[in-house]
Amino acid sequence: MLCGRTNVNKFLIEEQRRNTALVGDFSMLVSDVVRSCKAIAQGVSRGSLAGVLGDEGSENVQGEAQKKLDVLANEAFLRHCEWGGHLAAMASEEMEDIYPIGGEHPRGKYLLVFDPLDGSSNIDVNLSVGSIFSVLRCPEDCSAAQPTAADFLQPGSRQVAAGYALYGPSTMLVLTVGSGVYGFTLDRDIGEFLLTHPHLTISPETREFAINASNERFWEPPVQRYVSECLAGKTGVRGKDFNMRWVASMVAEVHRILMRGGVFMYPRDSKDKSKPGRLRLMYEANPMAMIVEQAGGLASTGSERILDVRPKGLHQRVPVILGSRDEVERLERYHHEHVNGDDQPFRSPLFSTRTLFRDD
Ligand code: AFP
Repeated sequence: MLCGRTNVNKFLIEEQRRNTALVGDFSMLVSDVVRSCKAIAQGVSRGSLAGVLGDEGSENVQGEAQKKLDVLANEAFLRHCEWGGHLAAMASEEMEDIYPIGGEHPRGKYLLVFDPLDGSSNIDVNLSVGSIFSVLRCPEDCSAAQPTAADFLQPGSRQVAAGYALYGPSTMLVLTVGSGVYGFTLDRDIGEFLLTHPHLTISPETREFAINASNERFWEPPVQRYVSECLAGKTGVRGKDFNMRWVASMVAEVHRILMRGGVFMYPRDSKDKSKPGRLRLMYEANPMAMIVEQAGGLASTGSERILDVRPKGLHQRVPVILGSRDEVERLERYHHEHVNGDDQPFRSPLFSTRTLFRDD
């Protein structure tokens, strides 16, 4: 049948008709983002054949070594999204400052924040990576005057849209514009993202958790308590066994949770006291939190809703606990009990010497 499935452009236009808050050229802006992801998908899928693997030989603003594909993915977003007249400015994990639109390109009403290639430490070993993006409205004056970094510092609850592309066995785009979460799969024969997963929702219960266990000794006690109980399985207070996953690519972890439930944790840890966690608020935590909440899950720092965090800087980091509602609520309860000193039983010596890996 030639008409087939809805593609992402048709979906966006229909959403804009339904949602009067999506003013102006919103659907065309997201279409430009989608085109960026298609270009990145092409580069990722060709890997060594395109000579795009390996290090760029530079560092990003985070002091992290940049992969060649980090730089190319960042360029793809800038080139595809700067000319359409929908944006006042962009911000990226790969750029210290904002990227104002001006000069030859008309300025628009929206701001775009993105992590152009998330999980890039996986790219050279051919594991799943992704792109994460977030759309904010430009504050009243910023589309007229020169936008500043301060215009971006809006809580995640003000996002107009959020999404990610997952460059995995199949290339998928997952998107929310505030009315549920929708998944599209790239049909490379026609170069279109086709609607394959309407109304994605996260099951409130799960038996699967994701955390980088090598950091256990640095975690805060509530997280040590939670993971310790998961490991105790049906012999412990949870009365059921758990499974653990860690892909080291947030996009892949969140996608798995959307598809089959789970809880993802990159908590505050004591490894580097200057960093309250590894993940960045504006272009990792906030867009993923909007997606997870729109799918019926929860996203928390442990002590507050991620979408309520008031940003202080473009590259600010936050602790991230997100996924199945029942598990995130339990982790929040453990954080509250710890703050109130009500988790005494867990503070007993029995637990304090407990580690993930028995040394006997
Ligand atoms: P990279 O983009 O530098 O690979 O970092 C990916 C990430 O920000 C996120 O996608 C992962 O969940 C997390 O870092 C993995 O962190 P660890 O390497 O410490 O496990």
